[in-house]
Amino acid sequence: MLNIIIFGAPGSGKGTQSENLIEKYGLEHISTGDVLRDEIKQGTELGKTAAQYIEKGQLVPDELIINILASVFDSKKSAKGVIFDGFPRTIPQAQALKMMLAERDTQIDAVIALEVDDKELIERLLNRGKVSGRSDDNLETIQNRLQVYHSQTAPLIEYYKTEGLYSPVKGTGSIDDIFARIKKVIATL
Ligand code: B4P
Repeated sequence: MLNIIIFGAPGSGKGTQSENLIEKYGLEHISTGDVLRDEIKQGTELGKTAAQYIEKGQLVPDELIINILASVFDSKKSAKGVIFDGFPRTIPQAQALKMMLAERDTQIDAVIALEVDDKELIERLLNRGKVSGRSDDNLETIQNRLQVYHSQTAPLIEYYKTEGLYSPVKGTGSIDDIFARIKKVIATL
């Protein structure tokens, strides 16, 4: 199995590059953002709770995400592997992921981190907001999401460096150029 985490700030292109990875390597895709948006659409209890956090640009509590992790993984896992997109976003989530995979005799092979500065992230998300209809793609919420990223998610950079899994990739330029950089990283695995 090839299990990859695609890591980066909101708007860094995780969803965009995940689509390329799925097509090229035939991997399954787990986007916790998509899972939560789906729960919101279906009006489930989890969705109702998640919406309160997402609208403010906050992270949904670890407990809720960790509780659904194993069932989402088991429903998606394939022989080829899985892309984790937007997950983990905190150290407890990373620890839970490691344990869940170990219980299934597998592991993360690489953390591909898309590096983009905040100014460009804000521009991209404001642009997406014009067409996405997403409740979190407005300036105030975007600024909160970036703050949350720097305080709660960025510590994962050191965590995955220590695990020897961290592979930074320049996340600016054309989508194809960025994907070419990602393929180079995967070729070394
Ligand atoms: P996510 O759905 O993960 O969304 P994201 O981080 O905003 O987007 P992504 O990085 O995928 O950006 P994209 O490719 O679309 O999370 C949403 C919310 O859900 C979170 O804020 C949180 O509340 C909650 N949540 C999710 N997972 C959680 C977890 N594990 N724990 C707790 N809470 C969780 O790209 C953005 C835009 O840029 C697009 O419009 C795209 O077209 C454009 N773009 C991409 N690449 C570009 C390029 N090279 N040049 C120019 N534009 C580009």
